[in-house]
Amino acid sequence: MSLQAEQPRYKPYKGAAAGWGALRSVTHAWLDSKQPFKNLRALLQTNQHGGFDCPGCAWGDSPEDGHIKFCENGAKAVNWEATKRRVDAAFFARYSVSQLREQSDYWLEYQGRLTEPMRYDRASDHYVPVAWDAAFALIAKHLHALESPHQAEFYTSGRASNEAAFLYQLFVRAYGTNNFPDCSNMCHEASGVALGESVGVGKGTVTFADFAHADAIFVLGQNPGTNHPRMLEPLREAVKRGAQVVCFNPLKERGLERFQHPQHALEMLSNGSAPLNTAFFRPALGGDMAALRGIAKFLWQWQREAEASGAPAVFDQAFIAAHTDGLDAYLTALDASSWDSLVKQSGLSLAEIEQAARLYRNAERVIICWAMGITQHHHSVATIQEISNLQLLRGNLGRPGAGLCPVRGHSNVQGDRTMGINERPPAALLDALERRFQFQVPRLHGHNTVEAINAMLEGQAKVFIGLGGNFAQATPDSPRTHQALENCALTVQISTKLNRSHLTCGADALILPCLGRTDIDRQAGGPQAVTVEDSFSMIHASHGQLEPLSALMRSEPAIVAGIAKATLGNRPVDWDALIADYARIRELIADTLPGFEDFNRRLQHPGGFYLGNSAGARQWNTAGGKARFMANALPASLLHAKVRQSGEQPDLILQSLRSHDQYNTTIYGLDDRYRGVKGQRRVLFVNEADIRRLGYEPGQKVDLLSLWNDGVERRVQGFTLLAFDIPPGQAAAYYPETNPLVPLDSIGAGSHTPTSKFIAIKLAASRGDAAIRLAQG
Ligand SMILES: Nc1nc2c(c(=O)[nH]1)N[C@H]1C(S)=C(S)[C@@H](COP(=O)(O)OP(=O)(O)OC[C@H]3O[C@@H](n4cnc5c(=O)[nH]c(N)nc54)[C@H](O)[C@@H]3O)O[C@H]1N2
Ligand SMILES: Nc1nc2c(c(=O)[nH]1)N[C@H]1C(S)=C(S)[C@@H](COP(=O)(O)OP(=O)(O)OC[C@H]3O[C@@H](n4cnc5c(=O)[nH]c(N)nc54)[C@H](O)[C@@H]3O)O[C@H]1N2
Ligand SMILES: [Mo]
Repeated sequence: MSLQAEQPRYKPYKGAAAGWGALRSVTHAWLDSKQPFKNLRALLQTNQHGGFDCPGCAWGDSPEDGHIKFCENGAKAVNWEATKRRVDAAFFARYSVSQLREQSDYWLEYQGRLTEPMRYDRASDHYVPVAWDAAFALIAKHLHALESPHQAEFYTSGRASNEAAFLYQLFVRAYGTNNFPDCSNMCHEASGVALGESVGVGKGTVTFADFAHADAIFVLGQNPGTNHPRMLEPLREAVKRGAQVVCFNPLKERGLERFQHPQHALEMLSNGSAPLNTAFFRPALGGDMAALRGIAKFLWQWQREAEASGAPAVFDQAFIAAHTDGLDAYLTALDASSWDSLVKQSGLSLAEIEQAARLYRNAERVIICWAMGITQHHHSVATIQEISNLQLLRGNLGRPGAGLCPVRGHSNVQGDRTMGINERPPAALLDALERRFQFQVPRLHGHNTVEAINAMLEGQAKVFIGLGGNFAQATPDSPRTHQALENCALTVQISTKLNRSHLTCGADALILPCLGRTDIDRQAGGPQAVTVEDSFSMIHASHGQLEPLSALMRSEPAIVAGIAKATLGNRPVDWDALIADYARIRELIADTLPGFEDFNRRLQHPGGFYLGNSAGARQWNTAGGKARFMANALPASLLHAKVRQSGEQPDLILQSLRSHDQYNTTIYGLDDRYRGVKGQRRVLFVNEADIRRLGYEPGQKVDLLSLWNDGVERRVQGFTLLAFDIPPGQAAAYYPETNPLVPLDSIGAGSHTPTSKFIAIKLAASRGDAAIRLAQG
């Protein structure tokens, strides 16, 4: 992998997803890491009992299957973390913070692992070494200086282990606040909110085994070929045994079209690739709620016809009667939604909606999966409740081969929530903490990500601590977010790799280097394992395999404990004793959280244990004790009122998404193989007719401006127009380059998630040119 940007090229990709191309790409990454053999050993341990959990995505594996479980992008994630390159004191002596700011996000992370704690020295504009104890003391000093604990923000990214997350929330609540902005606020928050109201639990109801029993698997707003490659295997198996895979995605994502598995030698040799999808629908951005409602409306029509003719019912009436509330109001809403409005808003024809409805009805057991194409809209909560409504109509919940499957992103984002990383914690959690630890737990709701940014912008919050992640780049409205961090008295980043958040400093700033999943974590009681929870609520252990690069790195639990001890002393727990042996942390978890009884013993089971899911067991922890049909109104217009108030019409609606060579803000390379892009990231995928309609030529460079009513110019520069197979009126470009375009208050109703998949933009002749730095707004 060379750091010189290759000559930008665009050529449609002809190969299958995964398969040879994937292996070639992995081999390339190994050879580049300077320690291929060690990494090969590490990779073979990924997701095996006794190995480490893949730091890639949150997809789960079959607990029984003996297959080696890794994928191309998991391999990249392992390799990226297990580099030998180091960002140490000498590195920071060489580069000032201002110089580092000139570099791309790609360059910053490529420099290697952070190996020692550093403190920002404003006078010299350099980071300089600091002792761990001095760093902890500085944090304690700042936290004590605040007028109120609510003036501190404690961010979490979804790689933190259960042990780290549990200690973190315990420390922060003992300190006195629920200010827990986290990556989930930008990710599956809408799924949690929607499903909590609909079925009483904010997690997916299916397990890995269900995929083998489904007659149809609907995949909405998700690109598993890139972001959850291990999911392709059960999809492929499903197609092989005759089940339907039905995709809703405006982009014909390659992984969903064709697939060959890199571990099935025969198929690779014959270069055959079975078609994966059996139907592909291409809705308007944000059109899924209307499409789902259209499917439900067909089911309702057929149900009425069945009632009239005496044919078998379409609805699962026994299930509806025993388990649900609110059907009548929902049917009234279906009647009130005209076919015209459903067709117009969904972007699908009536015939397509009917075809999807037939596929749905013909399947006895249906799983619906979804990801960011569904969760990052203004009406995401309502859309996900429409998914749940549909499943309830036919009892597709809480039986084998059927259910709801929000496919999580970060490998432990679901576990972090389970551990209590939640700015709106349920009372039961707080009660349990209070009982077990005997201190008065704060009851006031805290800040989510967008609220935290606003609080820092307004000077209300003054200390920011990030347990992983890249807050400066992952969040919306980048110039404002950067200002927010810079307003702080102290910013602390607990990280494995250098990123822009380290260069967006408060008056004081610390970098605290931590161990990653792949690293051996040695404590007083010997090498420690941590635990994680996957998308199917399976809890399993993760053991690091590689010798850490530096003795000065510490584990996340140890860093959290260090901050806690410096701030609170030995209250409410003996922090050092917990760090000596993480089994003691798990005992505290077992004491406080439901489902974790006998945690340490159950962890011994190969493949881990299932936490359970109430809705999956047809128990409904909702207000009325039933699953609820939610009769939400369709949005009157997909365009936000504040866009309409701008007085301008958008040229295009933009979604921001991931390339094949990135992990969120971590950029592994400049290619996007399945979409045929090479050597560049500043591209705008647009329909050729739209390019010409707007008066441009394919290949030309443009600036993108987003529309909002606040008079602020939000602009990113120098994007090459790529004529692409994308529905008219839509555009797509990569995250995080486009984050400056997302207004801070363009958020989901009820979820507060930035609307990263629906940005109203105009194009303008480019002010900048090719010299514009990568990955900067
Ligand atoms: N290799 C790799 N793996 C990852 C990540 C990574 O960056 N790299 N990130 C991890 C994280 S944190 C997450 S949350 C997941 C993200 O996984 P995905 O949700 O797959 O990620 P995105 O790239 O944002 O893709 C969104 C998909 O939704 C489609 N889409 C956009 N808008 C709409 C819409 O309105 N309707 C419909 N039906 N489709 C739409 C897009 O065309 C695209 O295919 O992946 C996780 N895994
Ligand atoms: N426009 C737009 N914005 C988005 C999205 C989008 O689709 N479009 N997606 C959103 C989503 S789904 C998410 S989840 C967020 C992601 O937001 P974040 O989770 O904040 O961002 P990441 O890029 O995953 O964080 C990368 C950094 O994490 C650190 N890191 C890596 N591994 C570890 C570890 O094991 N421990 C610790 N302590 N640090 C580690 C490294 O320093 C690395 O630089 O972004 C959101 N932002
Ligand atoms: Mo995510």
